[in-house]
Amino acid sequence: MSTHVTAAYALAVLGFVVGVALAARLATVDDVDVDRGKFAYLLIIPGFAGLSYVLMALNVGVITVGSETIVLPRYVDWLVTTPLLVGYVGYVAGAPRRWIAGVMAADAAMIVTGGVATVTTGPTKWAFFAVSGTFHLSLFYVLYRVFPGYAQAFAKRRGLFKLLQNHVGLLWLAYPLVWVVGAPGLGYVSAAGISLVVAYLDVVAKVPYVYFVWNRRYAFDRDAAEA
Ligand code: RET
Repeated sequence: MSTHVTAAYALAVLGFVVGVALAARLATVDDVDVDRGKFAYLLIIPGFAGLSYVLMALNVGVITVGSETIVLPRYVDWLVTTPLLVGYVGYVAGAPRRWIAGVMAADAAMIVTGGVATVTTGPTKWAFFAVSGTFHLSLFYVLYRVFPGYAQAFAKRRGLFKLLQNHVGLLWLAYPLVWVVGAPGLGYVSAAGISLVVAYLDVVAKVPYVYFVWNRRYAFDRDAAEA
């Protein structure tokens, strides 16, 4: 692995440390009357990513399947943390448990089938890409068609909801695009180049997300639960 990539991964680890510190502060801050456990979940997001980036910086877990390569810590990180990122948007919207569980399951299915697309070749690869992409589209449906209906009832949370909805909705579009131009897809961009872009995307997907919740934590004040 090139030293540039190692350096970028180390920088990403620093970014996630900031995210963990912010999430830890959020879980212990007492200037807002909330169910603190709901904030504590956010610690897992930068925490798990930080650990996977440590492994990636050490070049641990790069698996070759036939002619294809997959960075396992990245996919395990995505499998654990992306359902949390998208599920939490539903929690902010005040959506019922079954929709939150459903969107988290669809997200996990997107990552698993995307992982299969990464390690297979030929038509199988593109079939799994299409399946993963369909799960990705189902996330948009829930984010933009289902959750807003619930968010209406929580006046103070609506601002945070919209912010997280668009952060997830827009930024995540970059992932399948990067996959297509990179080594797992058409191979137009070098593996090192893709690694840099994905490290950047991962930090931006997670650390500002925690910051947004931190910044708008008053939205969760108990009396905010009223319309
Ligand atoms: C893959 C390839 C197959 C098609 C699709 C993909 C989508 C991946 C996404 C990943 C999001 C990751 C995040 C990480 C944060 O650290 C698996 C690349 C649709 C949306 C937000």
